[in-house]
Amino acid sequence: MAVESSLLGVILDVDGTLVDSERDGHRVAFNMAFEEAGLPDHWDVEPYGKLLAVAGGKRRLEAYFEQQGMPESERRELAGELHARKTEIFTEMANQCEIEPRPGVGELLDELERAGVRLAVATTGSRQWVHPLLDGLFGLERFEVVVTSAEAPERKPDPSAHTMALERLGLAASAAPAVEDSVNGWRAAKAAGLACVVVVNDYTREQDFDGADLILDGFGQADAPASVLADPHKLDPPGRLDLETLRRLAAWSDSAG
Ligand code: XBP
Ligand code: MG
Repeated sequence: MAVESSLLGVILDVDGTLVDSERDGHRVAFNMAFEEAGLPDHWDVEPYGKLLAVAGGKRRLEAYFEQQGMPESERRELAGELHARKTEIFTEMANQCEIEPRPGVGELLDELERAGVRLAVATTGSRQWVHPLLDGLFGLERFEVVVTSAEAPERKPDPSAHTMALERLGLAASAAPAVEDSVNGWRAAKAAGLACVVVVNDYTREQDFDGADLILDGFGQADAPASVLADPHKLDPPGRLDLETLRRLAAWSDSAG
């Protein structure tokens, strides 16, 4: 049975959620920046997963150089230079449409839009690449609100990106659940008072989402349904994250107060 709708918006993460951008996108761009700078550093697929514990590319570089024992002033400067170049490289990848949406994302956005649900983005990524990436893949104008690290510099799990997106939508927290892929994103959404669906990917599958509102292993499509990894509120998604499931989550969030 369809629930009375209290779903008015959805606040979406970008990296790892709308797009599978880390392994074949950001990681590759970081490595190109290392190489161009003549550095021996190279982030392989598996260790990069551990580096993702630090959100934000520049902070990730700083944390990595700190692990290598580099003095603070030196690592700050180097991280700044490398991140600027990495951002240019990744922006070019976004402009060339080399980064793809996760399967099922397009269908979900279309369905939400048809139902008049307002779309917002809350990401810790840089505006320089976020805007062209969203524009090339989905059309930037579909997102009423886009909060990047330019607007909310504190990185997830700080809740400021979600809080700002919610404020700009002008909605109550229960009316606009979040969709995230990682523990940092999920914690940020929770700290902002939002219900949150976690759609894990290969990098985040093993993270601890204890207490998450719904966990899926993908957005799901008719010919490739998603598996439900946790569904504590009995939202019962039909093999995909769909409008009705998000409506049920918003209704639950509303009743939970
Ligand atoms: C994503 C990030 C981003 C990217 C890199 O976290 O941490 O920083 O890895 O982008 P989330 P920048 O998906 O939780 O927002 O290099 O532009 O920071
Ligand atoms: Mg993410």
